[in-house]
Amino acid sequence: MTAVHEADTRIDEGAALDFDAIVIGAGLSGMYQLYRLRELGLRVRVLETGTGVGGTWYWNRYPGARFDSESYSYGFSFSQELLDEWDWSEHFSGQPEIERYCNLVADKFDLRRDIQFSTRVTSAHFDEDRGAWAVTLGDGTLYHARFMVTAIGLLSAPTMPRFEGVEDFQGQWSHTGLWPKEGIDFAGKRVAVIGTGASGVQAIQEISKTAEHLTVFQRRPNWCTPLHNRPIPKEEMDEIRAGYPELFKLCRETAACFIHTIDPRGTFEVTEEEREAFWEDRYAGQGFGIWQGNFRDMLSDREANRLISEFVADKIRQRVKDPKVAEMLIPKDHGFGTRRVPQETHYYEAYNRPNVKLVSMLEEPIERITEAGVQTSAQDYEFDVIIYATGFDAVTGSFDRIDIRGTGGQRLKDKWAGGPKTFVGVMVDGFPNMFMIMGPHAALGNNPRSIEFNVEWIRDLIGHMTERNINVTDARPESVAGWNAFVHEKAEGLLSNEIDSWMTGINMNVEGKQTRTIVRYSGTAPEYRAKCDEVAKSGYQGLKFT
Ligand code: N01
Repeated sequence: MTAVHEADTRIDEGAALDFDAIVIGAGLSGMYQLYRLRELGLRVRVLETGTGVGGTWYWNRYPGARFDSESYSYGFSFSQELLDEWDWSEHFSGQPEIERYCNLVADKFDLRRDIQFSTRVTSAHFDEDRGAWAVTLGDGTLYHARFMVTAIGLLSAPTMPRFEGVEDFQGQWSHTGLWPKEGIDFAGKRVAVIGTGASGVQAIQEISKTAEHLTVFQRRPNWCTPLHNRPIPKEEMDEIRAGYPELFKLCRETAACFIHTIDPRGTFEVTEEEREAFWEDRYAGQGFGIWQGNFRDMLSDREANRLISEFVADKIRQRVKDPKVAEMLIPKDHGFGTRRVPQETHYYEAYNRPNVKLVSMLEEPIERITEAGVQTSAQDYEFDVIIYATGFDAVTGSFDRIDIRGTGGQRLKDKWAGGPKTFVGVMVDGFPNMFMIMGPHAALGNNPRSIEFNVEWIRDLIGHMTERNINVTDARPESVAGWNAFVHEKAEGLLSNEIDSWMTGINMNVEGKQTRTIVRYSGTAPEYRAKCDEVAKSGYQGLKFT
């Protein structure tokens, strides 16, 4: 298949458009895309709902919010000056420091002058006559731009449980992903946290320290493992900095861009003693080592997965004093690592505190929220504060919130009704000149590494077009079908795809998201990048240019 360059039919209304490119979102993706598109001399406008930059790290300011990738593997790698200037204070830095980092990036590269804050995009329709996107904002403003880049995150549409009475509650309440800037004071308060995913776990371990009493409402427990965070003294930071080239090279080589590498051995290729010693070492090590650096068959071989699950279950039993509570905290419906593993710091020990109570919603479901607190099937609880750590309408949810329509007026939401389909996670056929950063079916993991790759790929494609005076590109339907088949092939045999979680497109709080779908690319990042590079090298075969 060859790229078609029909330069004579191109639409050249550049001057009449408001911008060359609109980027939606000023998180890490949006900021970096702005930086790279400016290099092409484009007029770019970034539209951001918040009042500041940072995206995830702007909205998720709940107590305990922090990295679970090593800080130095997460920061941008593109600017040596930035790497030289910025010191991380902890191996897994907290939200306030990460937000400061995002602000430094915005200031250092003078990004703010092209970012329009407090602006929600409500719709984006492709105007076929102009070969441009018509983007409407919450206040009715309409902008036209040749290109539209979505940098809207894959976990950025918070979802509330569908309980009756949420609005009736007379105390203070918040979702972890929409945390008030002024913070919430828990001292002397009776607090409820609903939800025990990665956000809930981080919040619970912190709130338990200050609340007078904390009640945790858990539906299905998750397998959590120790983060082992620690400060980074100046000398260690200097060493880390000196090793940045090797560190980023390593991130380019690992399956999910973390510094942890999957062990090439199978679980049963070592003796029982070696296996136990290896797992002890991983459990004592920092971060995602035990998840991303475990035996290669941990997530595909049922028996291997059962054994590691037993290992982690025993750790929970050792750490939680009350055996009944320990059993409540051990997942019974999925094996270790098949859902996202929350990283914790004394999370399990929080349940040994006299001021913390665990309520299993499997035994005692919440029936409604009341003016005073929570009513379960067993009793009424009174609270001063309720925290909803109930997660996000993941991956496609942030797209569904915008009325996105492509050629012939087709809606993206309808197009993706049976599950998302994309070309390399970046483009969708029938949605010309729309590019997604961290879109469905792109490589995930330690996200900034993938963000940098996606952004540069998009910059190169737009550069390819502008150099040749091409105004419009679209993915060919057969390219999308091919990528979809590849993504599905890569998902085969993975235990995680048999489990309900946001990673399989499930959100019980959102209409129409109750059926498991392949929303993630589960091959390796190096393979993903190689495929994308091939597309670029071939002169973008797989795309139409008009
Ligand atoms: O959301 P979740 P999250 N009634 O969907 C429960 C990233 N992240 O915000 O499992 C009762 O994982 C739900 O219960 P169940 C990370 O990728 C990163 O915690 O559905 N309970 C679950 O316990 C993560 O995976 C960091 O039975 C309800 C919880 O709420 C992703 O964000 C930190 C309910 C939701 O868990 C999402 O994490 C935090 C209901 N109606 C997050 N609805 C870092 O460290 C939901 N729940 C970088």
